[in-house]
Amino acid sequence: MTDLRAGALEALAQQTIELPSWAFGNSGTRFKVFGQPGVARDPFEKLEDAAQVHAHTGVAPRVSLHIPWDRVEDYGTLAKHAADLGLRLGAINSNLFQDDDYRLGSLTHPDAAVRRKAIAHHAECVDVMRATGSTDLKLWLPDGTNYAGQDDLRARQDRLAESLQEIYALLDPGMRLLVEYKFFEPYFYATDIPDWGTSLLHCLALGEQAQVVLDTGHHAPGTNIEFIVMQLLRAGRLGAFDFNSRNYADDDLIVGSADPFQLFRIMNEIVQNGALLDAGVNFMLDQCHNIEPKIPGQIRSVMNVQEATAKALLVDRDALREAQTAGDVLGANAVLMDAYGTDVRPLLAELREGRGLDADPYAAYARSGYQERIARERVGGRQAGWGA
Ligand code: PSV
Ligand code: MN
Ligand code: MN
Repeated sequence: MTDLRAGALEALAQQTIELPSWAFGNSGTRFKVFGQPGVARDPFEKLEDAAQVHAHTGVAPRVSLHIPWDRVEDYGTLAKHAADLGLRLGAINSNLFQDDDYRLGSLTHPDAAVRRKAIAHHAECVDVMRATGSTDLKLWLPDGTNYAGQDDLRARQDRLAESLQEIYALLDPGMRLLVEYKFFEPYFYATDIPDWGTSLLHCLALGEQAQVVLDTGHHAPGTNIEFIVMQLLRAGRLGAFDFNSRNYADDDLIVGSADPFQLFRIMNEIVQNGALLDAGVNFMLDQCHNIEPKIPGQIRSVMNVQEATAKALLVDRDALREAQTAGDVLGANAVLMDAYGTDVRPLLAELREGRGLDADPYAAYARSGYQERIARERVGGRQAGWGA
């Protein structure tokens, strides 16, 4: 147990979690956006808020951007602002879902001119990556159809493959194309990248620099997500997570809130397969805080990922293998459940205090006065993206 604990502390000290810029802007559902006092008004302020999360947790040094939501005149200045705050800019997310031209699709659109426009948007994103030092281009394809017969499903895949090839060709060495999948929404009959298999097939056709993004909210209820994690790791193609939590659909709630046990099972596969550190998996959050305060929402999210990771690191792998080999069904399950049942908060408190941080980042932020200051000083905070 002492060895496991020491090993866990060492791994936790190296773990990093990437924050989404859009978590710091006003957001809502399609019914209502609730504005919050002090919310970030531009990408620079979003970074300042993200820096608070990093300052109190010590493990969130990168921020993903969404283009055009975070479009600025000079990305070098934005990257410098990030560096001055002790941060780096992370994945650059493209946006294929907010343009009238994309009503019938973007990279799959029957009209080559629309496809060219969608590809050109990725060229802009790659330029942003060059200016910011980002290495991950993240693509979520919203394309799909609403009615059977609306379009030729196979022709759409062929057009998609060609478009993706053109985007892939834009990458510099060292850059990755991260391809996200989602089984439904905004179209409801057929989605053009609905699942990990379709995403993986396209990535395999593209080459080594293409990898799959697993957004935990993008599966049908009951899907065994940790199995997908294992399978993608086995294929060497798990590029990143978009972590969030869901009860019904793509709810984008705080990761680990609806089903902390699922998050533990996912992190268990990560640890079991040696993918926590240095395996190229970018652990990103993709969440919106519609009714709860945003900076504390992100702090809670980071803490939830840390707790699930700590528990996964405490699994006695030798005892587990022994029980599995012996066919001891309940024994093997008990090894996992013992780790899951461990209160890891003292371990994480030790980790934080060892770095000169408060044992409780959430309480430390509340005491800091930052929230009151931004509420006083910032007027007219913007929507996360839909208004950009
Ligand atoms: C789509 O639902 C998605 O998960 C993609 O990652 C988008 O870029 C993101 O949400 C926007 O919040
Ligand atoms: Mn996502
Ligand atoms: Mn989503």
